[in-house]
Amino acid sequence: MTIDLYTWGTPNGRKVSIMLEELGLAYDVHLIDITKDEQFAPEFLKISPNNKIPAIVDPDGPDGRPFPLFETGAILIYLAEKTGRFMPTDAAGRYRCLEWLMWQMGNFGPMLGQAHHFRRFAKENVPYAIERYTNETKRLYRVLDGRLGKVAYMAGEDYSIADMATFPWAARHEWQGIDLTDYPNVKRWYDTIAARPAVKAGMDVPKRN
Ligand SMILES: N[C@@H](CCC(=O)N[C@@H](CS)C(=O)NCC(=O)O)C(=O)O
Repeated sequence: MTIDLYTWGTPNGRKVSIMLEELGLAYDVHLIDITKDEQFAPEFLKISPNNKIPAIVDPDGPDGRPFPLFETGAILIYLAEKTGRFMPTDAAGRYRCLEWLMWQMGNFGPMLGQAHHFRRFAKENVPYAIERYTNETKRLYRVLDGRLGKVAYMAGEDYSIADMATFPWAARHEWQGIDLTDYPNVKRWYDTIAARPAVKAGMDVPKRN
């Protein structure tokens, strides 16, 4: 059964294409061009009512029927639980994984997204906002560096959906004014994950922009 992936070339979109590639699941890519407001099309809003990419439809959902899902954290947990992969199964490991996944969803995504906006896309130069979000981005890289100084991957010794959620945002470090050599544990983790064939393939969906 082929999963439908609705996406665009952004860090959030690539979290899910990386996971699908890691799992080796068949999927069809449907491009939702957010630069042309296609995320507001009524057909897409039926799948993703918050008008954001990515979203999936699994033709073989939990009740055996097509199952639409939006929000990358939910999609990653869904795919991990469906396949029994990339999330620890022991209780402590599972919560550790969810803790760092939620950290990404609430912090190392929204704050870095604001840094991208004010550093690259805002029509006005807003020094206060640039400083605020660049400083917050640096603080988050320090938190991640501290974690990765203690364990190999974010959830512990194994690669998991927490890493898949975080990596595509770290891949835009240059947009954030971040030099990874200032965060040696993040750099080690980043280089290890970047070398994974499934990550290379997932980062290329759709073609890099
Ligand atoms: N929390 C959401 C964030 C998704 C998100 O921000 N998607 C952006 C692209 S990276 C988007 O679709 N923006 C279009 C819009 O806001 O209208 C998730 O993790 O799925």
